[in-house]
Amino acid sequence: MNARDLPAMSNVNLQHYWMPFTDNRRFKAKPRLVASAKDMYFTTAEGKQVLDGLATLWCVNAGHTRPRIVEAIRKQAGELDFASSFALGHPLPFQLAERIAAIAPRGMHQVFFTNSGSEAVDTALKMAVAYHRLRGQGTRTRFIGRERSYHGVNIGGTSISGVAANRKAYSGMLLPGVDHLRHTHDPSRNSFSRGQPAHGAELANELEERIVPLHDASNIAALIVDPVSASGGVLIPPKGYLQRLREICTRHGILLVFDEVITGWGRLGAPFAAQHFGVEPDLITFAKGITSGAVPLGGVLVRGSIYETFMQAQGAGMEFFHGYTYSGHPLACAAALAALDTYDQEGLFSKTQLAAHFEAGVHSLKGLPHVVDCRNLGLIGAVELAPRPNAPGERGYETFEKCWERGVFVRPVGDSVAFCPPLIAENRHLDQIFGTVAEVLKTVN
Ligand code: PXG
Ligand code: PLP
Repeated sequence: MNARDLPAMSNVNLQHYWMPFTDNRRFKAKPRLVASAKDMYFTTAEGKQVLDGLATLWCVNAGHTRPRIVEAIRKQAGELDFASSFALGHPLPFQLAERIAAIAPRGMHQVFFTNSGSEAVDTALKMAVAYHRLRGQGTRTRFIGRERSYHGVNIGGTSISGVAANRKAYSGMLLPGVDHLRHTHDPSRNSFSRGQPAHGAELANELEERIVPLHDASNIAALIVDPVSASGGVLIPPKGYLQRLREICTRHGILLVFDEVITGWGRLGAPFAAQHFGVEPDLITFAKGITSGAVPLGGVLVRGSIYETFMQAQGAGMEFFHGYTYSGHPLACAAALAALDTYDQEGLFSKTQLAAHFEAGVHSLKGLPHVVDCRNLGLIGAVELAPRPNAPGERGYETFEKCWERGVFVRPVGDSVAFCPPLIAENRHLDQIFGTVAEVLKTVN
């Protein structure tokens, strides 16, 4: 986008596009349009620079329009625009799967590709049920999710998610046979925790004390956990909690799925949260940062023994009746390979010093008006504000709007404001984010 194109951008007709997860009427009355982006910054339609404090939507881990990724997409588009992966192949998804397997948690070396996190989640649910069936445990069809978790918007993902607003309108069409564990957010014991909160590991016991006895393990396929619930409000798991869930699942033959759509690709200082926490799930769903947001791509990373169960199934023929037209799309795979090169060459999965500066920045907001909690882990964090009486979410939204006006993009999640900068951020970018939020909080009533 050149400067001379900017007037055309501001004349855009906003009517016909039905925007996703957006208050369309509010947005169209007061639009925010971005014309281009480079590294840490957007340029708006008016030509203003805005710092991206959320990796756009928790995606752009390598920063915007990075040369290696841009070049890979350009080259691929001219060479092989599309080849299906349905009983046909091209080298890129094989190469990408090999690259992912090389940095994956131990024993997880098979990769199934989708186009989004939502598709990855529904794929993982199908894999879990089909796997148990192949092993003669076809009664294992129930799923366990958690309150305040987000697992995308397809029917399976909506059913296991725990964000009430995303479920309410669709109640009658959700999957039967889903229970939800309690969420782990407990400000009364854990407010202003730096890193993982100290209290709450015992909340994992609910799985063994309530859910398993109620349904019997022989009917339960999988537990799905987002290691940090991002859109649920940036909820950091208490120390020991994920380990305990793993132990209980193992004891009862329940598959453990980590939904790492946001926690994957370096967000917590390792390729996957599973490695950061030292917990080995059976399936990992991923998306977003795999291409640094440049082309849609998601997938499921699978324990080798699960894949082998499918490959050893009796009889010839297709092992898994599932796939998307664009599974393994060449442009997406090319972008992902280039993103992984960028992460690797720039050491973006181990920004320990930056995470320490980030923690200090998040907690510098303590004591400002309305602030009831600050929390962080790796390069994800949030400040929680007390809600306005009878207007939940409004204080968070106003903070977001005022930050945008002052050149910083953050995301309101209810009355929390979330931070998730690209991993290429420098201390000065973090200082700009938290300095701006601090200024704004002094003006929000
Ligand atoms: N699982 C998790 C843990 C996610 O964060 C998805 C699945 C779905 O991915 P797709 O690619 O289908 O969107 C996500 C996505 C928000 C927000 O409000 C977060 C997401 C998506 C949209 C909005 O913070 N995360
Ligand atoms: N609907 C129809 C009529 C289709 O033919 C297809 C794919 O062939 C789909 C939906 C699913 O589309 P996708 O494979 O891109 O998810």
